Amino acid sequence: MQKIPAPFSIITPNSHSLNWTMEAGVKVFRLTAEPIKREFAPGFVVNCWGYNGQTPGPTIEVVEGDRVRIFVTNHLPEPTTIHWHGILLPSDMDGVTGLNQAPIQPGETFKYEFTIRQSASTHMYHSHYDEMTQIAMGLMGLFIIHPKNPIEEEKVDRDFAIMLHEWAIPIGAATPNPMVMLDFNYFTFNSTVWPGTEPLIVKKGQKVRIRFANLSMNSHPIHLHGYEFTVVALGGKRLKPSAQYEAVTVNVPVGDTREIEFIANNPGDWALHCHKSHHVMNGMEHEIPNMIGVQQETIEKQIKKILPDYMSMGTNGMGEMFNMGHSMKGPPNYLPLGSPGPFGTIEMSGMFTVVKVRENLSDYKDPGWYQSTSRP
Ligand SMILES: [Cu+2]
Repeated sequence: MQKIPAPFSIITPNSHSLNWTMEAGVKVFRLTAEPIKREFAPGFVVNCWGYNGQTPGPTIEVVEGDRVRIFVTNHLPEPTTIHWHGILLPSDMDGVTGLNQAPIQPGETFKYEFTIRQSASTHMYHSHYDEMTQIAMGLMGLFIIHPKNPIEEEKVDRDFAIMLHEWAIPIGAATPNPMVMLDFNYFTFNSTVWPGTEPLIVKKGQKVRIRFANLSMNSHPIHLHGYEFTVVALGGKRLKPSAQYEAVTVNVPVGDTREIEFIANNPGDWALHCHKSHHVMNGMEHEIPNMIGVQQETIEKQIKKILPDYMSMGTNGMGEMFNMGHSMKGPPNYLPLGSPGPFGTIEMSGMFTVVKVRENLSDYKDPGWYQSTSRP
């Protein structure tokens, strides 16, 4: 067995790429599906199912023309398989339980092997047994094909990859409910929510690519502040230059991927988030009445006779909930609404992170908040 340091070029925030060994010209990867604990944000730990100790599973990086062998070991309490989503391969390697293979039973290992015969692109892998449960619990990952001979136009300095997902985790609970079809209350970048999500650190002037992949039940319009970016790839395929287009928001449909690129010429702290308002919140309960404009003083006095700590909320909107979030004690394993920012509370969480573009960075450690210079 020949050990070669893997030339990873993808940055998967809150995650990493999967190591391989080179065996007689074949890149050999190993994935173990197993129950894991994932810290979505400090103090909020979720019982998930993942690969190699995490969700999303580690990012698989291959090169056009590679022969790839992937051993999948099942340590779940039920059978599983893996589907290589978007990868062109022989039918018996496609991973659909019952159609392409028998399920991998708990304790068993299955060998997938195929040759990468398509061009550079962003794809995914995910469970294809009891998908409703297994994808809802976190069994998914990114599968990225690099060009064998990259042309200048395709080279970037920082190449990020983000898997979008949604979860239904009852308040005070730690285990997602896979029965929920649409009423999700946690929305994640690489199975984390802000402020647990790592920022994207970039040096001014660098060329940046961000790849998005979506295995959730909703499309996610991802918006980047501070920049016009170029949408360079749809559904895994890089667009011809004449078909690429500029945008400030890119919608990432279900079961698909998108790639954007930009030159980081505008220093600052720039929000990167899903633009569906509910997808940048956490731990919502949807069954509460709408109190906007309702005068609650009288009823508050009445209720306080029975519950002295009672506090009416919502008359003037929900913003006050975020500001009180830090000091209020929620149920166990609950993430407070809002997190500290340089100008008070950041009211976004969920599918939210910050692209930090800086001059004079010597490394990619978090440089802290941007020191604004334009405000007098
Ligand atoms: Cu969204």
